[in-house]
Amino acid sequence: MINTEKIWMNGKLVGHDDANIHILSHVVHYGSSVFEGIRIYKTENGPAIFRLREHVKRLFDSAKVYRMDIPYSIEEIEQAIIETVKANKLEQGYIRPIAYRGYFELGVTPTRCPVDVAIAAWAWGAYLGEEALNKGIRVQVSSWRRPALNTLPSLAKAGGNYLSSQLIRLEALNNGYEEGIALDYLGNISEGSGENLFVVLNGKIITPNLSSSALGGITKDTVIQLAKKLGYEVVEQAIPRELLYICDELFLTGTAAEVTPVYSVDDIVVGNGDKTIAKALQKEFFDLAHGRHELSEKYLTLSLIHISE
Ligand code: PPE
Repeated sequence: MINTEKIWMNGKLVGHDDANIHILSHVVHYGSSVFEGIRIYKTENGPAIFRLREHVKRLFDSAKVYRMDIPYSIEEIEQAIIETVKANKLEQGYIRPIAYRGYFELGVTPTRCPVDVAIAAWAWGAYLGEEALNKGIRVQVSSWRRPALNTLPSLAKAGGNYLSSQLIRLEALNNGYEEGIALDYLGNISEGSGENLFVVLNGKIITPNLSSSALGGITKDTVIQLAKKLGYEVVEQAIPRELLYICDELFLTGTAAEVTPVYSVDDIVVGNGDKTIAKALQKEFFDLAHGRHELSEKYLTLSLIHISE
């Protein structure tokens, strides 16, 4: 069970057991939701929400693609998120805002179903385990590709997209790996089931571009900024599969996964096992998230201070 007390539903905080929806809601049958994952980090000045504005903006962008009118403003959703974190007295954790087509009628056309919004928050540690952050994970290239361009839009973070993610993840776990890396419809690298991907080659950092059927990650954007600040060249371009086997370093980024190095791909050890650049970026990222970086002020929402008092 998810350990949380209060969940925000359509403007009200309700208890865990009361946060229910009807089985005939549109979202249950057709995957019609858009959602976000946002982290809360501990800082010296109390808990902080990481890049709140960018996550809420992406939620609204995802909704726009699916012609969903969220019946709140960006500012109202931000306030509701802060309220939910406060109500659950969280020092660190994860926030899951979701907008979905609710209950009215069934049939593919969703327009008469209401757009409902819920926000939950709970304590959550390392996604792939503490050891993963340190030693790196073993991944495989998935036999499942990401949806081709103009099929399911990858830049919209929609519930339905996560059927693709489940196929990738389940196959990887079933084969004894911790994560799967999917290719796009052309055979270039796309992303992990819930993470963006970076390769390091000859000191240069390379990541798939926006046409690679991957989500436009907020952690990815953060890491690109941090890498540039450290003086690295960062290139966004199509990446052929074999670069996974011949690069010097490989790492994954995501709200849940943070900055996770990859140890091996299809049992081939990445580079010579060196993780210098991945670890340096991981350190910068955690410094930023925990309020110890020059970008912290820009990217952390600290209006939760009273919790730790
Ligand atoms: N790609 C996918 C498919 C994805 O789901 C995520 C986030 C990312 C890339 C990285 O995006 P960002 O979080 O903005 O850096 N995956 C979320 C869901 C994970 C889950 O298991 O649920 C997350 O990390 O919160």
